[in-house]
Amino acid sequence: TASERSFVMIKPDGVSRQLVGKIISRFEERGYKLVAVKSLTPSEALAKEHYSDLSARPFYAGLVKYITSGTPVVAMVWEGKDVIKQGRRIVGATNPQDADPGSVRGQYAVSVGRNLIHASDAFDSATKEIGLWFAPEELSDYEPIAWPWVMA
Ligand code: YYY
Ligand code: MG
Repeated sequence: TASERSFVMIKPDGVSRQLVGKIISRFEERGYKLVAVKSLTPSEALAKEHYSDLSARPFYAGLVKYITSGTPVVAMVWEGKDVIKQGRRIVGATNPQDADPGSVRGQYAVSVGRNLIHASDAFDSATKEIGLWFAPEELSDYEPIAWPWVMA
């Protein structure tokens, strides 16, 4: 895909462990464009809707509790060439025990229940998640200075 957008969220453990800058740097340095970013403590309703596909899973309640713990998350939208698939590679496998050691989860996490970060897994989920977490006017349209060199 030429240029697409992905929803990426640093979860409360990533914020508490002060890994925000390191995680953002991976996306920035790869050449992706930061379209939106904010820090917030999600409501239970927002967390439940975000993970609604997993509502039947045994870990769902614990997952919602973790995301809404009171320590904020950092919600972001990143844009660029194939950013949905590449963002998933930057993040690494769901279970950090299976994650490539060069990925965020593989470098910084050991537990599936505290795996630091979320990234959209497909175009449809990215569209849903961006709409859920951000109002249209919160999404910026601009061209980073190096964009033509990154995107050719
Ligand atoms: O997209 P990703 O975050 O990699 O995994 P999902 O299958 O969408 O699950 C969302 C979230 O749920 C995962 O990041 C951790 C948690 N989870 C869990 O606690 N235990 C599992 N067995 C599977 C997922
Ligand atoms: Mg997922």
